[in-house]
This record gives sequence, C-alpha cells and structure tokens, in this order.
Amino acid sequence: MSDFKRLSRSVKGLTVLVTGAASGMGRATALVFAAEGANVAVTDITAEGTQAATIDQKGCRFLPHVVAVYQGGSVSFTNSDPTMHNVHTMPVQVGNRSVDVSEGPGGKPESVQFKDAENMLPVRCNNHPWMNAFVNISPTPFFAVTGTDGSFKIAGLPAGNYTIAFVHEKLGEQDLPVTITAQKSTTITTDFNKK
Ligand SMILES: [Cu+2]
Repeated sequence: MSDFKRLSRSVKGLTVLVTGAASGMGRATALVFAAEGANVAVTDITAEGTQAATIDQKGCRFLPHVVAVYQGGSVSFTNSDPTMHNVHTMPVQVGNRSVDVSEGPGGKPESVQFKDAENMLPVRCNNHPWMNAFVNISPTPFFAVTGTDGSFKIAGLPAGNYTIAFVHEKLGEQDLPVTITAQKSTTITTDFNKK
C-alpha cells in the first residue's frame, strides 16, 4: 500500500486510466487513485480483436510487414508458400520468447506469445535474408497499425490528456500530446522527415 500512496501523490488532479479495473488489483488501484484526488477513468476491455495477429509467409515475404498486439497476445505465423521458410524472432525484452523454427509448405502454424511490451521486435527468415517483419507489443489496448495511406484509428479511449507515440522502422519514434474530449473524434497528424 505504501507504494500506491507514494505514486498517487503525483496524480492529484490528473486523469488516470486504469485498465482491468472491474476487480482485483485493478479495482484496488482505481480506488486508491480516486481517494487521492485523481480523475479516474476505468476500463475493463477484453480486447479480443487485439489479442492475436497472423503473419503469413507468401511470395517469400512476411505479410503483413508490421503487426501489433496487446501485451500477452500472440502472433500466429503461417506458410502459404510451396517452399521451406523459417520464423526467427529477436526480442529484446526477457518476457518475449525467442523462437527459431523451420516451417514447411502448408506446415502447422507457429503461435508465439509475447508477454512484455516491446516496439518493433524483428522477425526474420533464416532461409531468405530479405524477409523481415516487425511485431509491436503494446502495454495498453489502445494502439493501431497505420494503413498504406498512413491513416489510423484508435477507438474507445476515455476523455483525458495522453501522449501518442508513433514508431517507424527506419524513421524512429515521435511522441505527440493529444487531448481527447468525451464523445468526440480527435484528429492528430504527424510527419516523419526522410533522413
Ligand atoms: Cu523464407
């Protein structure tokens, strides 16, 4: 409890988003924050759509090139090619298992769970050095992968002040502040300058 008390001093008057707040630790955390004067927004999203992603190996490429899952989610690696591929994940965070497995034509999908938040975790195929993909593991259920036109949409975020982080495999990361108003869409744009 002493840790909560120390932490909560800095949240007075701020909006705090507590996920998984319907019960247990999440609920206890929300109550402590509220008692200390924070505006508490609680969610208990099951985030089914964000728990899993698939990366196929097709035409000797990983498709899609970038996926994102909620922390604890899994990626299923499949092989639609008539050739032997390999799935080699190279995590930095210790909770994310490194796998290095061969996958034959039409082979059984290889499901890999990611337990730690990590940006741009590389995936390679040892057989074809040009093949690469990236898995992003978000610590919140609020994230998106941009479309080919660069657009994205994140739904269900409670009103409040946030920082949104944009990450690109070659152009790095940009953080932008954003204020979300209740019941309204907010538009945010950023430019990555080519280096
Ligand atoms: Cu390959």
